[in-house]
Amino acid sequence: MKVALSGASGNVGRILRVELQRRGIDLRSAGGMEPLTPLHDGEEVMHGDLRDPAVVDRMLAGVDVLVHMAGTSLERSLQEIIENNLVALHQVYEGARRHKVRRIVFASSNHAFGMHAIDARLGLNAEVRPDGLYGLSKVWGEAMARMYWDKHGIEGISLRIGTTMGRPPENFRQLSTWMGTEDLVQLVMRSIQANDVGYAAVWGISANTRAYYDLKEGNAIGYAPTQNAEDWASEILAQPTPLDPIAQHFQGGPFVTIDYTQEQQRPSKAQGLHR
Ligand code: 15L
Repeated sequence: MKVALSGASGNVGRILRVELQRRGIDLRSAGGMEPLTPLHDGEEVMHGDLRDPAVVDRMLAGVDVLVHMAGTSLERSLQEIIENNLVALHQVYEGARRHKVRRIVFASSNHAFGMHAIDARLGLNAEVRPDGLYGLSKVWGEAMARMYWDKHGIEGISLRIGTTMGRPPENFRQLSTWMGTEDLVQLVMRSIQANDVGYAAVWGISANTRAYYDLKEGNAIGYAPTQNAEDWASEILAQPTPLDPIAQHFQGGPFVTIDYTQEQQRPSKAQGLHR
């Protein structure tokens, strides 16, 4: 089975390039603007702008599964988000049709749900409540994955990734949103290897005691996280939270504070540490 990994030079991609190959995945890693150097003899590399169908063709020729990690991963201008997360994503899906790619694993985000309050426990069918343009683009991406399964039979798995950066959790919010590297790798391996998924969404976090999501619900790919951010809770709770009152109130944390004008919902004052 041939697997392509887009966004291979990004924070998550860099981890997956190493870990997927280590687990015997036959990998083609695709970077953005900068050329990549193969990490092993077996690793095929390429790079380029995914808005260009010729680049997409090079990425997807002979590929069974695409792990699509490319795109803008922060709150940015509407133009940048549209180009990278809508236009390029559409090119990727059209390329998948041309090359008969069986499955696309799509890096969605917790920020598609970031306007839920932190005391909500979301099931997989929760209402989307994006916390900005980036989160909105992930709602569109999940819907695109759904549509290409329904209309074209390309399997889709939307990974609603929390916070994953190859390090322990660093603040109070991450006690809820963190995903450790072992769990990240398990999540992506299950996404590649699970049979007959059709379309499914999965929460991409560890088995965190303070998860914003109902992990008991299970998921279509059999992802069963084993790490827990709570192992770092005592150190984190001993520090003041770096988040402002808005960011403390909503699941999306600091993304919510950007361009937030809903004054009447604004908590009147800081609600103490770690709220
Ligand atoms: C994301 O979706 C971002 O890509 C990443 O940069 C983090 O901000 C993460 O969410 C998070 O919520 O911690």
